[in-house]
Amino acid sequence: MANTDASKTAVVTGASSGIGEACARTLAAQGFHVVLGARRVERIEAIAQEIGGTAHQLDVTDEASVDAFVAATTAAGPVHVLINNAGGAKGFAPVLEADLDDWRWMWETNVLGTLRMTKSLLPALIDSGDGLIVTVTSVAALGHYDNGAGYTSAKHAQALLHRTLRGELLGKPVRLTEICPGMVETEFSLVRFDGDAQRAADVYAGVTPLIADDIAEIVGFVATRPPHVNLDQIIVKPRDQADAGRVHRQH
Ligand code: 8X3
Repeated sequence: MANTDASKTAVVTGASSGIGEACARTLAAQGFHVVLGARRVERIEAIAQEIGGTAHQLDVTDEASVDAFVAATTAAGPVHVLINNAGGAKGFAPVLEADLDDWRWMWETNVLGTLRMTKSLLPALIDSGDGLIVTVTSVAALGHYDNGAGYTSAKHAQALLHRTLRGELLGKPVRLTEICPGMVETEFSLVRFDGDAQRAADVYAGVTPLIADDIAEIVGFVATRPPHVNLDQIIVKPRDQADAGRVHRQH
């Protein structure tokens, strides 16, 4: 699974923890030069140092931050891979009690964040002659569940943005892969429940969830296929999860 061309550069957003960090480590182990982006700059600097990558602060909700990140990255050479991983959920409320600020955060990070990064980096990905965009959506991009409309609607919108590119980029040297994970134990639930560790732990109680490395291994497989092989969409869930709202718990 090694990347034979060690000069290839891969950008990972949301690389300070969880799936993003795991993807950065996996891609670096495969020989990519990895550029890590996240708001928590000390964390990505430490990871970059360990894996021989580069860290640039990145807030995908801020156009100037995205532009500066992309300018610094493309100035260093061609870019072949973009992993759109930044995003997440905030809150768990019925529509009747929806928190508009939570919705705005989810749409800004998942949807407009993916748009900003993709739009800004796309010319470089095309110019590389062998580009790849992996967007980490969710099983929440495939269905809906009670109290989840802010997140499921944002994930649907992010996914549709990504899937639209598959047609718009036909004939261009860019592959597109959507990864739709189910439950992955990361900081995801801690962020969703505003730091409430007990509530976050309850999400995974009695279930063996996926871990970030499970997703990173798949991303690594995708990134090391030959240029003519496009894995369009990959849905990955724990064995105990049937869909976004339905899990089996061992008690
Ligand atoms: C999160 C997926 O199944 O935990 O993206 O709601 S799930």
